[in-house]
Amino acid sequence: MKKISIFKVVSILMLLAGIAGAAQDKPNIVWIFSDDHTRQTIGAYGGRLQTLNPSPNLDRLASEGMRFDRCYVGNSICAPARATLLTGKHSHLNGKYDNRGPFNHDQQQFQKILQKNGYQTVMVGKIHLSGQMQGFDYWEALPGQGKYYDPDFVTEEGTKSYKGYTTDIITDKALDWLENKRDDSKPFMLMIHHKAPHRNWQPAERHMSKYEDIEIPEPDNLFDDYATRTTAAQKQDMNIVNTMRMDTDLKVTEGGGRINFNLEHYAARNAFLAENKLEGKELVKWKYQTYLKDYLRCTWGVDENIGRVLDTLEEMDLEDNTIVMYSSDQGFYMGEHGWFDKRFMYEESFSTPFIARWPGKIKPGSVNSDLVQNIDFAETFLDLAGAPIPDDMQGKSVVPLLKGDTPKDWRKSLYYHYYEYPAVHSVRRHEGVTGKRYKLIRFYGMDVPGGEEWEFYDLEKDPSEMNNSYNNPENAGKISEMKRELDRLKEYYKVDEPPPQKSRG
Ligand SMILES: [Ca+2]
Repeated sequence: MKKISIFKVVSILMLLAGIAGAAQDKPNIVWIFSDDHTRQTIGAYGGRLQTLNPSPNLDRLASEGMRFDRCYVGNSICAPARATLLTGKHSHLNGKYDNRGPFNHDQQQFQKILQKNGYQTVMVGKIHLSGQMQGFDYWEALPGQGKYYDPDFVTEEGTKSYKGYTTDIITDKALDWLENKRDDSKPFMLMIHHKAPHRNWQPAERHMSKYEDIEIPEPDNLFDDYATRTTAAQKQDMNIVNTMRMDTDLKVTEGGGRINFNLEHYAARNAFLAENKLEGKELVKWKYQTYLKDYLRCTWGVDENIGRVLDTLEEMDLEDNTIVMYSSDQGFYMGEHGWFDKRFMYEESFSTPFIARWPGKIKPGSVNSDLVQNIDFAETFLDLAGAPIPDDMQGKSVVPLLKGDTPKDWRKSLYYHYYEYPAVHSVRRHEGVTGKRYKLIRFYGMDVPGGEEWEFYDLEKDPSEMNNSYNNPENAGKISEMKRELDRLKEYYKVDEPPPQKSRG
């Protein structure tokens, strides 16, 4: 009889135990994604709105997990951000440059790979990519932007209509799947995609009077004059003073138009304006207060529903083997530079929140400051699932970062490119590169000789990006270096000529 060493037996047993363990241990993934939810309005990120305690459940998630302080997007606008989320590719490779063009659903997407690797895949809410979704066992999507109340959902069986507040309904559907429809022999990827707090910021009825008697702190640059910035910053159409609409945005009756909300909720607002003939800076300040309160009421609804998800995971005893991640399609301006909306490569809209909790794997209350981008999400999901990662995805898995172990060769710079011009809000096309400290932006197709305008910022000295120091001779060396880095990134990410600028359709 052949002798088998005791070590060999032990190692075979360990191997078998490891295989069995791996099959059971595949983590579930709950991905909660909102629209235009900016870091300035999340308590865990600090900042001037922190004292309002605007996000207790997200703060809980951050205190039990990891907060990413330098997470950015590749193209700060709704549909392209979702295309990048699913494909792990920048816009020029997934073909979704702006909100208008079609999305090719036949291309590679992470959920198709997860599905092939034994995961149940579910998506409920805003995806902003028209057509039938692929790679999901179950999905229901808001058509386009969707509505805040009584929403329709596109499904594989056609359009369905529901009564109620959309943030609640999206969560209801997700939790109904989790509690009643899931196959509990398989791990799952559950994507809960909120419409809120996208413009025009309509809160749930139960939150209409939250923050009513509070004075919201203003940013220092609410009355920015763009003195040192290029014409791109000067000539945008996304400012509170001129662009923000009294009717649809601020829900004041004058002007009529596209009103789709219950005016009774806004009676006091109308009465106040009728009594106080505000103008100039006083009117801007009132608009700012009104805008922020409506926005924060919407994010309160999102946060409340995140609490429901966290509680349900705990009640179902799923908490330990489920990684919960929260992010948004991009950041937003809460009056900084006098703006609302997004699109620009400045910090408020270029950055996006990213918080992850994974009991036993992520150290509670940890903070990561590595440069992370939305091209990384798809690969992170695949890595968590132990699924193969296609070579043509352009990001990097952040799983090592979650475990507190950033690779030595982690990226030192990020590429950005915004394409939607001419279009609503008139933000000019631009691309750029950022490192942790310096940022270089190139606006192109501009009405100046040569067609280009550049901006350069030292984020340590000028975190609010008020002083474009591109023309300061002291920066010449640094700017040359950043230009070389921009060229290197464009080659690395295979950036093509952008599609021609078409007139607004
Ligand atoms: Ca958005």
